[in-house]
Amino acid sequence: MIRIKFRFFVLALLFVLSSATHPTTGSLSSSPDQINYNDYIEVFRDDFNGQQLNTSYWRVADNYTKSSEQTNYIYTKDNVKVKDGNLVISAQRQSVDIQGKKYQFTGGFLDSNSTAKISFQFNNYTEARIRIPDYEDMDLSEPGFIAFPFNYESWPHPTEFQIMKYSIFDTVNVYPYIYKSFIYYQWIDNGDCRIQYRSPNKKLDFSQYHTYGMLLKENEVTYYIDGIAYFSYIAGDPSNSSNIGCRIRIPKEDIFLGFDYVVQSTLKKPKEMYVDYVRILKPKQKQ
Ligand SMILES: *[C@@H]1O[C@H](CO)[C@@H](O)[C@H](O)[C@H]1NC(C)=O
Ligand SMILES: *[C@@H]1O[C@H](CO)[C@@H](O)[C@H](O)[C@H]1NC(C)=O
Ligand SMILES: *[C@@H]1O[C@H](CO)[C@@H](O)[C@H](O)[C@H]1NC(C)=O
Ligand SMILES: *[C@@H]1O[C@H](CO)[C@@H](O)[C@H](O)[C@H]1NC(C)=O
Ligand SMILES: CC(=O)N[C@H]1CO[C@H](CO)[C@@H](O)[C@@H]1O
Repeated sequence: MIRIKFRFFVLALLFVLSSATHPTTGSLSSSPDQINYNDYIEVFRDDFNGQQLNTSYWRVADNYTKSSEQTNYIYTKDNVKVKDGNLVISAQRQSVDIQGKKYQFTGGFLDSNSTAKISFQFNNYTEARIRIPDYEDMDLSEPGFIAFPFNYESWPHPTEFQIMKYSIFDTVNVYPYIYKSFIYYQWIDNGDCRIQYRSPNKKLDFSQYHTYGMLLKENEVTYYIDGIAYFSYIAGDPSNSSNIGCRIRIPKEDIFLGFDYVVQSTLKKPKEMYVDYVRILKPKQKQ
């Protein structure tokens, strides 16, 4: 009797140890609660220690508006620099006249769809070590670390993985600093069903560097802050947007990385996001 109970206990313990406990879109996650870096080998890294950005890795937006929603600001290459071992992406309040159009603000945008085509696949893990500006009431914008598949057309049609998105408002908790991750997509074969799922907001001390990571699997994507799982999106789970019938899907394509500084009209003083490094890891053993 005692022996049976003990076996049960051991089994239960093993189950607890092997199952993930971090929040998900509903189903159980198969990704670890904490990244074990010893399980991985680094396959790409940019420390931004050179005099300038390596343009075989990075493609910098030069007088570019990403979507039709983007009316008050434009991405210019002045807002992407390398400084003191960091990639620095900025946002500024400045009137510019570009190709006959006037904008009140400028921001920075870059992605890895350059000549080296740095991308990652299922079971790779990517992370960037990032610091963003101190909070100032009513003087905010939205820096981000993003990833998107090769078939990217224009927003809002493709998938977008928001690995780190800093947002200005959390009306429920009144947090001045908010972290969230989300995936967003609209597939042609899903009709006009816009799929969106946002993680709950989280408060962090953004004035410190943190690593923001993503582990991509065939059936789920998990976001990590400082190596700790924050939220998993499991394929097949329903979206938490108001559209019924949409389920989370993970694109089966190579994924590019990018950084952006989305400008809100609340921006007053110039803002800078610092990226110490970005890297891609692959598992030591096939998973
Ligand atoms: C940029 O990266 C490529 C590929 O690793 C490398 O061959 C090249 O030397 C780098 N360029 C600079 C300026 O560091
Ligand atoms: C971007 O706009 C600036 C200001 O109008 C101009 O000097 C520059 O040549 C433009 N760059 C490109 C690639 O069009
Ligand atoms: C990547 O660059 C190629 C060549 O410029 C382009 O055709 C493709 O649309 C780009 N993909 C993304 C995701 O931006
Ligand atoms: C669902 O989405 C909303 C925003 O659309 C968000 O505020 C909320 O936290 C999400 N719920 C969960 C459980 O992630
Ligand atoms: C950059 C990159 O894609 N790295 C690796 C991702 O993982 C696969 C195997 O899982 C490797 O073959 C890639 O080199």
